[in-house]
Amino acid sequence: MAFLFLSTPERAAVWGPMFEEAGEPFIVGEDAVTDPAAITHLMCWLPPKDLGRYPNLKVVIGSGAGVDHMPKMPEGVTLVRTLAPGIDEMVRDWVVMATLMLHRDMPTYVQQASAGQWKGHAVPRARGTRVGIMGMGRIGALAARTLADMEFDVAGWSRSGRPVEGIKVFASDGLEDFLAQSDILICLLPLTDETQGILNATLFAKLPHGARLVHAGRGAQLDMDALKQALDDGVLTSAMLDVTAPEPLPENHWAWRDPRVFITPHIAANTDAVEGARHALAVVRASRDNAELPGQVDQDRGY
Ligand code: NDP
Ligand code: OXD
Repeated sequence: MAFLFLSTPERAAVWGPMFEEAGEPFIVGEDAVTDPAAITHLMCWLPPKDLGRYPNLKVVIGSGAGVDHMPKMPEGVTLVRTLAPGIDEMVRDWVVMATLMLHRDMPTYVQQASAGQWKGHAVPRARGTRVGIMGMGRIGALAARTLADMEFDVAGWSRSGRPVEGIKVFASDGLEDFLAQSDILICLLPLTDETQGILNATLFAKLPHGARLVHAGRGAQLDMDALKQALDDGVLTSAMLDVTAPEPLPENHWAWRDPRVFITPHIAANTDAVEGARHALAVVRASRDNAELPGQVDQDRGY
């Protein structure tokens, strides 16, 4: 059994010694594979086109938290996404930053500052401001707890409505009620057939008038034309996006120059090399024990 690593040399320099210490055979790059039949595990952002080259491949580990870009795995190959506390914490931090920036009306102050204007407006309080989080998985639940600790009035929405301690969570069929009480809407959903284009005009119309949008899920969940219209109509006040479709947006896209929109280039998180390697080693051990793999993806469900 051998682990094939298809990522950067910098990461390989961290993973290699950790695999060596664990006594796990580790190969960097397809060119270094002399016996394709030995490869049982593979780590990558995108897998090679011809996975059939590895007849004994059992597991593909995606190097990120999201796996929407991954092709359907061949029969007998399990897809795993990377679970790393650093990813969850970094996205949580970005979401808290974005929520505060929109809540405290930074788009207005940035515009004023660029015009040399010193002018204060009403100062809103977190207490009583309703935050709604779409996607209450690892990251959504973590962000919810932090924002609730800051006194925001936080609710969540997920497919199952699975409880999260201290947070009201709506299930799929509670979407309308959830939206009606989201002054700030945060999207942390995986991209699937069901969530593609979910942030659209119909959804925006169900939010309190003038709501704010924080988006760190995937770009294809957001209809950018609908966002522009909602901003122009006052349905939304402002938005902060870490993800767009495409990435990056074309140079002449309206959103780059709209003062109501802040864009960051998909930097909410990256995977810490040590945490990624620790997770991969846990996957290797679990698959050897025929146990459930940490981060195992349900490919039919899409996450
Ligand atoms: P999880 O799989 O832990 O959580 C996903 C959540 O979304 C679950 O609560 C799930 O509900 C819910 N969900 C999925 N589909 C639906 C649906 N159709 N309707 C309602 N709820 C749904 O994922 P993570 O929290 O780890 O990550 C979420 C996403 O964040 C990633 O898939 C990725 O797209 C994005 N991300 C972005 C990053 C960035 O840098 N911007 C970095 C990392 C992740 P249930 O629990 O009921 O199944
Ligand atoms: C991820 C991401 O999925 O960076 O890890 O978005």
